[in-house]
Amino acid sequence: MKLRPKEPPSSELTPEKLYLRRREWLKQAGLFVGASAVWGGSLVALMNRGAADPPDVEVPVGPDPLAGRARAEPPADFDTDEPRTPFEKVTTHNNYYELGLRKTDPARHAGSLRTRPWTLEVGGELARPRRLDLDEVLGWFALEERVYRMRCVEAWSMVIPWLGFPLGALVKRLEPTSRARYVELTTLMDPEQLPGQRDDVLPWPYVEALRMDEAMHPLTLLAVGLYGRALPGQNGAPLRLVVPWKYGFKGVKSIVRLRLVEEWPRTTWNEAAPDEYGFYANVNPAVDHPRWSQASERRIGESGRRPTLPFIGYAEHVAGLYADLDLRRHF
Ligand SMILES: Nc1nc2c(c(=O)[nH]1)N[C@H]1C(S)=C(S)[C@@H](COP(=O)(O)O)O[C@H]1N2
Ligand SMILES: [Mo]
Repeated sequence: MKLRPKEPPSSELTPEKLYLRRREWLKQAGLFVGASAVWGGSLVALMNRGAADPPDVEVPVGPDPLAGRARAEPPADFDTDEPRTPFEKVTTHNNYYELGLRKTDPARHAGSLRTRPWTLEVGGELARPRRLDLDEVLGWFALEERVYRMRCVEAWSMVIPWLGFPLGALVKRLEPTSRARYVELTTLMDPEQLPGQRDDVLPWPYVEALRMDEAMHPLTLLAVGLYGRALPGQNGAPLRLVVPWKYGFKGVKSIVRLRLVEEWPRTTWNEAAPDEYGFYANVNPAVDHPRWSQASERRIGESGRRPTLPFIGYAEHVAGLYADLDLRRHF
């Protein structure tokens, strides 16, 4: 029998860990993988840091479903004056395994994703479980531009001007019950639109979750755009999570479901390889990935490496959330 942990696990819990079996598959996928875990008997290709800079991929720019939507000023103290990563890089160097495993695959294949109409199902511990049309939800909030650093667990980073609204504003509006302790967000499950879901590289659909206080933190954003217009498919259109102080894999894309839950929800990468991808996934230069250092990062578009800051520079805003935790164990 598989025991279901009640809380985010510490590194003391030894996960079942198996090693690379299907070398042929990996060669086909063009991935460098030093070791890999197995989920449900099938291969899990782990994220890797051997990613090259993207070659040229055309990003089509069509009509903008966000045109004319109300805008609001973001809180000034979240701002950064670090140079923004160019649009071409942000939209051609992606991780979206449902659209392919190489960095340029998502930009090439995003055309299969249909982002309107889009339904967001909200349920669990809230006043009125229901299905919402995304454009109705967008009518509730003015969109803010938030320029955030984003660091992938693979040790590269970008600076991205997102457009979105605080997740906390939506959660509040949905009237959580007193039992709500976590927010769980799920990606669209549709192999027609997301053909990567035909391969069981990960347990689909992709699920991520936050503790309620993390979800309510004003830095935590539901993004619907970047560089001033609607998200391209490869970046998680039409709705994706952005939690800037955490590794990028927490930022679940193309969200169709929000649930408020009492029990700790299982999340995709953590379930696939718990010793490599923690539930918290806070950016922490002091806790290395088992296969590479997290002490520094490569800013996409720049040469050389820069030291990685705790919480990638957002410590003053969020370190207090973890005052009671040993961040080496709860990574
Ligand atoms: N559904 C889904 N969401 C996902 C991923 C994915 O493969 N599938 N990759 C994650 C990872 S590892 C990162 S680093 C970010 C990348 O976001 P970007 O491509 O917009 O930069 O998306 C995250 N969200
Ligand atoms: Mo990532």
